[in-house]
Amino acid sequence: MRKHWLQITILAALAACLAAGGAPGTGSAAPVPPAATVKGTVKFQGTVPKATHIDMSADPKCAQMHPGGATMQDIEADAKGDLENVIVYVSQGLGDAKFEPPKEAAVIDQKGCMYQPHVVTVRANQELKVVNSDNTTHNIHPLPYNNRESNQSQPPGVPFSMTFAREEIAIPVKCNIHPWMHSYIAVFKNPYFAVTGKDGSFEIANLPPGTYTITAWQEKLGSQSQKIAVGAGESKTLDFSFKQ
Ligand SMILES: [Cu+2]
Repeated sequence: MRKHWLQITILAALAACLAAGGAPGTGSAAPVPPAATVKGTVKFQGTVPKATHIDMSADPKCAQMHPGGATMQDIEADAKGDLENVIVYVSQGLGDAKFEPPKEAAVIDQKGCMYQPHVVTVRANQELKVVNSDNTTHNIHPLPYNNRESNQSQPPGVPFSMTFAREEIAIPVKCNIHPWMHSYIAVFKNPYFAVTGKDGSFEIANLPPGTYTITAWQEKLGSQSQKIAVGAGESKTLDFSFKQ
């Protein structure tokens, strides 16, 4: 009888170990629960402010590329209030999970004397390739508080790379040559983030089931957070609304 109970105890312990994914590094193929998705939209509430005109006359090479003029990208929303370039990310709930950065580089381009994209996302220690597609010299100057500052001139057609070691949402970037040039580099330690498109929508996919704090960050309008619980295979909607 005693032996029988011992066998049950060992079997139960083995089952618990398998359910928990086995010992790390053993390569045991524990079943992965179906991933969850959080998606939604970010809106600007109220009358969308008129975009500020940029005067590029200080560099004729820049001005030539914008015969119709150019505008600031600090608040980009359409007539329906769909807010673009908002970073939506998991700010809490992942515990101590560690994630390897992707091998391929993220890219920020200087094109038409503007940064493209205006908000770029990168993982900690992922290569960020800096491209200058213009026929004029730029200077890329990130101003981080949690990463190393750099300040580098860039003649046309000579790409270089930079990396950021720590999470920081988000690092302001300026060009010391063209004072209107501003962008943001958001550095993440996990892959669960998105940037809203022109329609103000975002989707964070492949989330392990769990309870998370989701934060939406906009460069001028600040940040907002909401809690959400998602089960295995579940897709939930989360909307954000910003006002000035
Ligand atoms: Cu520049």
